[in-house]
Amino acid sequence: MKPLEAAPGAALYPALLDPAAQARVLGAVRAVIAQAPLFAPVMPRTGAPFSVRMTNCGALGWVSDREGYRYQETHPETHRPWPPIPEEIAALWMQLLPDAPPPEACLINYYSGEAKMGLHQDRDETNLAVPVLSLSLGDDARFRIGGTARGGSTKTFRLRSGDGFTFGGPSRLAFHGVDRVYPGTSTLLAEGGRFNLTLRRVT
Ligand code: MD3
Ligand code: FE
Repeated sequence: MKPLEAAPGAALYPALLDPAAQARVLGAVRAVIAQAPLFAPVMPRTGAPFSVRMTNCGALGWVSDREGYRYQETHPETHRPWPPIPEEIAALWMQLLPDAPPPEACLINYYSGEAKMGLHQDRDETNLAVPVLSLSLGDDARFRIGGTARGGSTKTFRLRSGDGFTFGGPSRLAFHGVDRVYPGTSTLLAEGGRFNLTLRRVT
C-alpha cells in the first residue's frame, strides 16, 4: 500500500480501511467504551473543558486534568485498567509500522457536532523516536499540520472515514489540530460525529 507524503515523515493512507473493516473497528471501539467510558478531559490549571471526549485502550492511557497531562495505567473515573488494544487495531500498527516496537497506548477521541482540537504538539511520550498512527472513523474532518515551531505555515487535509495516517521523523513533533468536523458526511456512526484513534509507543 503506497501512501501519500503529506509532510516530511507524515504518510497518509486514504481508505486504509474498507467499509467492512471500518464497521469491525467501530465495533471494537464501542466494546472498549463499554468497559472504559468516554470522559470529558479538562485543561491543566484552568480546568477549561476540551470539546472532545476521550478514552483509551492499551497498557497506558493519556489523560488531562487540572494536575496536568500524563499517561496512566487506569481510567480516571472507573479507576480500572484500560482494556487491551483490540487485535484488529494492533494489526494495523504492525502492518504500517513493522519496524516499530508494539503500541502501548491507543487514545480514542470522539468529536460531536462542534468539537475541534487546537494546534498542539504531542510530546508526553518518553520515546519520541517511534511514529504515531492515526485512524479516522465517521464524519470527515479538516486536519491541520505545520512544522515543529508554533506560528509557522500550516497545511490542511480532509480526513475521511477509514483513512490512516502515520507521523514519524520530523512530523512526529509537528504542531497539528482539527479545525472542524463536517456533520452528515459519513453514515458509519448512527449518532453522527467522528472517532479518531491514535496508537502510540510511550516508553
Ligand atoms: C502528528 N488527534 O489525539 S490525529 C491527538 O483527529 C490528536 O483527533 C487529532 O491530535 C484527531 O493528539 C489528530 C493526527 C495526529 C495525531 C497525533 C500526532 C497527528 C500527529 C502526533 C504527532 C504528530
Ligand atoms: Fe495530537
